[in-house]
Amino acid sequence: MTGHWVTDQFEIEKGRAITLKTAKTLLSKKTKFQQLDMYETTAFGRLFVLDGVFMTAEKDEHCYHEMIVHVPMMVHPHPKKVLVIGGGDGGTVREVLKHEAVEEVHLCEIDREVIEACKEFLPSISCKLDDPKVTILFEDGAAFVKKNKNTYDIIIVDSSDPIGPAKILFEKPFYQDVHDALKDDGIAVAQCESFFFHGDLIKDVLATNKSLYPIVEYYYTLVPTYPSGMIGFSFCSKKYKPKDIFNKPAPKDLKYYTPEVHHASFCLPMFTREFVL
Ligand code: SPD
Repeated sequence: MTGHWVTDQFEIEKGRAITLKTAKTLLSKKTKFQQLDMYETTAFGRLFVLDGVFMTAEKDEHCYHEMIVHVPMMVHPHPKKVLVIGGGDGGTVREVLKHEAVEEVHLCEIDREVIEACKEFLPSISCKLDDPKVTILFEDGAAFVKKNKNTYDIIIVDSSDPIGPAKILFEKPFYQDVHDALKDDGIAVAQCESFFFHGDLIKDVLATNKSLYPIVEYYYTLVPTYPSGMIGFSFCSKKYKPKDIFNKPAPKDLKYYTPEVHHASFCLPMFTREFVL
């Protein structure tokens, strides 16, 4: 099919959604876990969609992937072993590998067909998935963290929204297991939706994590193709404070992240105080 419009379904029942014009449908298939679509859009390059929800688009993916990765990676003084949960498109792994201290990246993605499709249709995003430092585990992320205690310096939960296979990744038992899978000075960052639309969810996630970690904050990035044009992250740390430490220069080839943006991303609008503080 050519020239139709595709609408993100996550917020559709609430009467709000972003819609992009497509030039071509590149792939449309039902995997064992979900509906997977790839489009060529006229304004944002190729677009990867799971169960009708926009996952990433070529023209703004850096706004998301740089911020989910470089914020924790710049705070941790020696991030050698990193776990990425979800993130089968490879954008998060690509950014993690920009840090020379990294020795090993484990990518835990439940759906093998996501990785295959992203390798085929999104090469600029998936380009580092075959790097020798990367091990891909086709497992349920929640089950995987449960059996790996005290193992990782950083865990990044690059999930889709809290529906379908990713729902479990927003629940307390999972956060407890993530905490336990981190080393004593570990940091966990997780996709945590929009402060315009999901205050209740953010409040719950932060409250749960505050019962586990001494340091919990919320920060955000601007992504035009996500609902409300932004998305946030929970930042949970056993030791390092999110705004205190810049122990090394940032990778050079970045388009969104700067140390100033890092600081600014934790500065939140007044109305968020009712659910973030
Ligand atoms: N509302 C969609 C949020 C999706 C966040 N994760 C996308 C994966 C990109 N690597």
